[in-house]
Amino acid sequence: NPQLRPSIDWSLYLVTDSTPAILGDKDMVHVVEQALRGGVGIVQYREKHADTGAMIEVASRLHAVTQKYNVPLLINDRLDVCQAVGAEGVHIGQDDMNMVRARQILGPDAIIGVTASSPQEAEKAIKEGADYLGIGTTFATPTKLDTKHIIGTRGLQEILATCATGTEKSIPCVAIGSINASNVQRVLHQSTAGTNRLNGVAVVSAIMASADPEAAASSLLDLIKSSKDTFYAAVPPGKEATTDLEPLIAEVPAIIKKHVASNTLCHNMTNTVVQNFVANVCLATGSSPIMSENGPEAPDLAKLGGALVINMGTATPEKIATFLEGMRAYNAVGGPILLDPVGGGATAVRRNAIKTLLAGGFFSIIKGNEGEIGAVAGTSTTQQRGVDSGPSTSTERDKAALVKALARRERCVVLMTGKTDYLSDGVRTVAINNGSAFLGKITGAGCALGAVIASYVALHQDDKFLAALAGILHYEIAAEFAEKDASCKGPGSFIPAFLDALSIFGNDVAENTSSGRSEEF
Ligand code: 3NM
Ligand code: MG
Repeated sequence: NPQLRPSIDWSLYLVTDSTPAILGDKDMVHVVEQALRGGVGIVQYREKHADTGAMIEVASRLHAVTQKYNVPLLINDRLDVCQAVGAEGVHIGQDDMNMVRARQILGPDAIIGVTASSPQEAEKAIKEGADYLGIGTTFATPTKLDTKHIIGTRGLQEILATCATGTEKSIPCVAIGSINASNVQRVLHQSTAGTNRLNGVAVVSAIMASADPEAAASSLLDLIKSSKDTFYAAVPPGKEATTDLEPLIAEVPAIIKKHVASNTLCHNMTNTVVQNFVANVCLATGSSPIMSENGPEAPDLAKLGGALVINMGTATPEKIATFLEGMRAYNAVGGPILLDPVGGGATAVRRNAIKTLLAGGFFSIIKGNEGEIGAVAGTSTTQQRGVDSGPSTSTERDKAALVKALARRERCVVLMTGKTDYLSDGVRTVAINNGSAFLGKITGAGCALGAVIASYVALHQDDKFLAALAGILHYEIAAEFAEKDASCKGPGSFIPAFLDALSIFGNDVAENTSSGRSEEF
């Protein structure tokens, strides 16, 4: 049915499942019809356990319905069933019949889709004439327990980077695996590679398990079509990301001024060692701190327009569950979240926690020392001793490149702290040389910086990179004043001098921001 093909809307692709755990006692054909009414643009009948006769029976009922909505019906794996009912095509996995043989059997007009989990599989399928790719498994899913590769948004991005979606040579790509209303927009955002984007997403349980499949499909489709780029992007669409630092620095005083008077909520899920200091720093910079690790109250707090700081700390399973609850709450309302992967490279538990958190939601900013950022990037070679940064062998260029690559990969803002700080949104990368050595001699200095940046970003979502830069300069220039203050004799007396300086400098900012010493990378 070749005339169907140009008009296929790949945005929302439904894959069926008849297992009671998903379908319940609903009638599958009825569910599919409701989903079509909700806007599903293509349907795949996937049945792993039924007899051939029964499959043909169901497939022909499904085909009658999909034809009514002018939507193609594909059959998972079973070319015989496809031919028996005259369906529009098949979807084949890597363990099914090979693509070339399937094409010989079904002919040039059939729609043949292939599952790909890597750029190599994708390239091969495209070369062999696949009509589209199902890429994944994006996130672990109870719907398909035998899945071999969980590739995350990072894996999607790697595949899209090689597939040239959006060009004439390209074929449509849809992502699959645990995609639902809570993550679909960030999957679309984070999988994007340059101008290569997903054409849509494929779901099973998000629709098949819903009590109201029409509403489920229609709200998913709304989310897919209404991009929330203003929330996700480091720079809002339409605004130019200038790499020229001068005009950026010029905007900083106004942002600091705005912040000092803002009382922006800064919600911290952080470790007990630093809570008191972090809360005091928040107050001194003009934000309103709340230290709450109570997951169930996160949705209410998220509605107050502030930011969430996830300070990973010891990363026990209970803490991870709480973090995920907080992340869901803030992602749902488009409130920024800062991830501070404290001690991220130190142990296998913490490295796994980072993976779980990255898969569990979207962070607007990731902040850490060299070892921690290396752990998030998955490139860390130095074993961290404690939560302090280990010895570094990398050059300035290496660090700037790592921060930029991670910002690109996660499509967010990344900050690597150290004697020199590196900040990037994947387009703009700067090195910041402000601060005081005392910040390395007191506990919680990094955690407090994270809290400051988070509230700045909540206040100035229009340009999260610039907001983070303003927060860093507020914090580090105040540290310079504190260090020079006559009352500061060592790390102990530095603390009160620093809290004073955060407040005084913030109020006095217009004259003093010119002391920021930052260079472009
Ligand atoms: N194929 P849900 S994952 C059918 O990775 C299927 O190839 C996958 O179900 C793959 O939307 C999957 O309920 C199940 O997570 C997706
Ligand atoms: Mg298969």
